Amino acid sequence: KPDNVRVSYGTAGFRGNASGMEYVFFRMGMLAALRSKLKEAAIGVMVTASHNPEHDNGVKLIDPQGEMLAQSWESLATALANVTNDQLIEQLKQIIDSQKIPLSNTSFIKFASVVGRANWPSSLSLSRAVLDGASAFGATCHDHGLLTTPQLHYILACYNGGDIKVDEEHYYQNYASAFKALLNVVSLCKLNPVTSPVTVDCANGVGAAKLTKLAERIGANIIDIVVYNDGQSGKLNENCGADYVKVQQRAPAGLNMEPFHRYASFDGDADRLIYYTLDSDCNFILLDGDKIAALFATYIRDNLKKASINLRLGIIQTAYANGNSTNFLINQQNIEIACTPTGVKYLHEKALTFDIGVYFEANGHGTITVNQECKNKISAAAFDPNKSAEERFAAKKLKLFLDIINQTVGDAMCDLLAVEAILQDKNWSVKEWYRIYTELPNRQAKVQVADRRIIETGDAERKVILPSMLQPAIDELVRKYPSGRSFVRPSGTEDVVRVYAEANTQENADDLAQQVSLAVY
Ligand code: NG1
Ligand code: ZN
Repeated sequence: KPDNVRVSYGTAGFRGNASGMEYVFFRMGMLAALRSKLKEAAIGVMVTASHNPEHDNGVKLIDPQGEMLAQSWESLATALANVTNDQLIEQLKQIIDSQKIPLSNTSFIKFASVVGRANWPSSLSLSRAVLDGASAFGATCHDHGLLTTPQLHYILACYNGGDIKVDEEHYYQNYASAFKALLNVVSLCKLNPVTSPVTVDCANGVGAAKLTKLAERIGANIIDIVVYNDGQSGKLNENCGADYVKVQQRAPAGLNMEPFHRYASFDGDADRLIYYTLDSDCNFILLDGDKIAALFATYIRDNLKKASINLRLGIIQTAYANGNSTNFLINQQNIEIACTPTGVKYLHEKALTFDIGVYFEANGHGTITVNQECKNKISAAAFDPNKSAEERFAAKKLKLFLDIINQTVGDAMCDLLAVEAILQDKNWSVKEWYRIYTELPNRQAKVQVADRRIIETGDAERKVILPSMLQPAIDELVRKYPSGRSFVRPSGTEDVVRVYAEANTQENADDLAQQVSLAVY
């Protein structure tokens, strides 16, 4: 471990420039083994830097049911990663004592990476570091090679649920058949099922090969997926991918767009999805996580209603959700909304407090949670002889729709299938979808400051608490712009302060973001 370097287990595990990070990966292998002994279940270790550039890398642990590492263990991870080599054994002893870890238990690690180890040398040594760390505690490691992040979450949850043979193929079979089952039902009532192609920018990441496999299992006669940015020539996340498209509000470099064609982008590890298109005047139209959440939630709500099933449905957003998406859901659709700080672990936790929780970050990371009891209720309604045929049909569609969702974590591939299925069912083109509400123009910016941690926020990151003069300054700027809203927060994954602004026009949103950036600076 180099001296004077501090790392912390942030929103998405540890992340940083790949060179010199072996010690972090080694220690996370050890921590995963200890956690596995404690939980008496397999633990996942994923090597990914998500939407970050190719020279970055990251590692995160996955808990037994495919959920993010428990928050109480994030601080243990940070402490373990930061001690000197001399203090390492002592720190491990402390963790073992404080968590009462039965060392004699066996441990099992499921491991995968999003980067090809053959053609990227640092990835190979980082992977070895994890495996070495895990075997220092005698853990048995199953190396799954290349997977998307959500695939590892899925495999881990199935494995710990008793399906010990689960593998990547199982993932494709499961979701391909769920999608086909829903489409079968949906197209029964149509004379001419429409299948127009969807072009998917895979950010030159692992998603390209995996999506190709999934599409093959479904069949080209049922879904027409054109893979773009498959990694053959371009670099990972460079001028492409969900983060680039969302933040730049433009198409990936080199993509020739046609009006009203459906385009989608994944990020590098395929846990984010956004859609976009051009309108008839060739204006770029983004359908981000907020629009996907609105599509999912209204579809679920409509079918619950048609099936006369009474369940509590909620949408969970962060401060980045477009103001008009929030207005649309609350005022026009009457759907309950909750807001949490950035980071899917917060959204996921909140989603679980509803019978059915739909959560999405505006950047396209999101999924749906539904507890087993509610799922059973929906399944039972599909066959309930006391219900009308129409009610049973709606319940059946809802059950099949929920089967397409990877409940463990946001999954770009599953979310793509879910969007495509709803559009088919509704007979909607992308045009009807983006018109459900019009987004307020918005802008994201980053400001580099000496120490971003001096900014403290409250109210789900919508207000700055410290330094105390900053929030009044932001309020004053916001007042100058119609429909203005702005907030700032320290990033959990980059050494920057993020600024968000929205207003009635793009010019005003840009202006407000710039003024607030200056106030932060
Ligand atoms: P930070 O760097 O804390 O803003 C970013 C995303 C999060 C989340 C994490 C993990 C934005 C504004 N922030 O976090 O939503 O996805 O990365 O990858 O998109
Ligand atoms: Zn990601």
